[in-house]
Amino acid sequence: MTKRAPFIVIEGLDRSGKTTQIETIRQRIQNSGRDVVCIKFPDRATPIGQMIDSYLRSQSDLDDHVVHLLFSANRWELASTIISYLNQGKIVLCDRYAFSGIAFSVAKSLPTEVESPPSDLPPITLPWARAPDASLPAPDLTLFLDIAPQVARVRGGYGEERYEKEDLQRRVRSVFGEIGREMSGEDRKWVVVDAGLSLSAVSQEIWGYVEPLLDGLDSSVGRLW
Ligand code: T5A
Ligand code: NA
Repeated sequence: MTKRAPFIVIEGLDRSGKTTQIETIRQRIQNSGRDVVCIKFPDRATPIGQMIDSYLRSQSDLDDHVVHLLFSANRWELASTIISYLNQGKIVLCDRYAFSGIAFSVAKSLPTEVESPPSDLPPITLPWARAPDASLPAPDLTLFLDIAPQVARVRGGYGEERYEKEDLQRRVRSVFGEIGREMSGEDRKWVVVDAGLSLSAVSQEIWGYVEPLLDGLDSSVGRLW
C-alpha cells in the first residue's frame, strides 16, 4: 500500500511568523521533490469566509458563539479536500486550524481588566468551543509558534484587525498553553517553537520536526478529539 502524505499545521499568536515560515517550509519541501499544498484558516474566499473577513475587519458585528461556529464551518468546508490531498500524496501545510478557533473564542470569554457589558448568553468554555471541530481531520504535527505579545506587536501591520490587542493576545496565549498541555502527551504531535528567534533559527527548528514526516505515513488520516 502506498503511504499517504502528512498533515502539518502551524499555529500561533498574531504576527508570530506563521505565514513567513509556511512559505519557507513549502520551498524546502518542493526542493526535495515532493508535492505540497498550502491552505490557510480562515479561508476568506468562501461565502462563510467572507462573513468572517468582514467581522475581523470590524465591518460587521456577530455574537461570539456565532462567529465561533462560522470559523468551524469554514474548516468543514475544506475537510474533505484536505483528506483527498493527503491520500493523493500531497503534503498539506496549514496556517492556523481548530486550535486557533478554540483559543481565540475561549480567550474572549475570560474575565478582563475592563468590565465588559453583561450578556444573556453563557461564556464560551473549552468543551463548548471544541465540540464543532470534533472529527475534523487531525494534524500529524502541530507547530505552535510561541511569542510574547509585546514582541509580536512591534512587528509589521499589528493592530489592523479586531483581535490584535495585547491584552486579548495575552489571554489567547494562556488558552493555547492549556491546549498544548493537553495535546503534547500524544507522540510529539504538538511542539512549541520559540518564534521570538531569528527567521532562520525558527525555520531550522521547524525543519527538524517536519523532515522526518516527509516520506509519508502508513496510518489513515486521524480525527480530532
Ligand atoms: N481566528 C482564526 C479565530 O478567532 N478563530 C479561528 O478559528 C481562526 C482560524 C485572523 C484572525 O482570526 C483569528 C485569529 C486571528 O486574529 P490570520 O488571517 O491568520 O487570522 O491573521 P494573523 O494571525 O494576524 O496572521 P498574520 O499573517 O498577520 O501573522 P503571521 O502569519 O503569524 O505572521 P507573518 O509571517 O505574516 O509575520 C508578521 C510580520 O513579522 C515579521 C514578518 O516579516 C512580518 O512583517 N516576522 C519576523 N520578524 C522578526 N523575526 C522573525 N522571526 C519574524 N517572523 C516574521
Ligand atoms: Na491578524
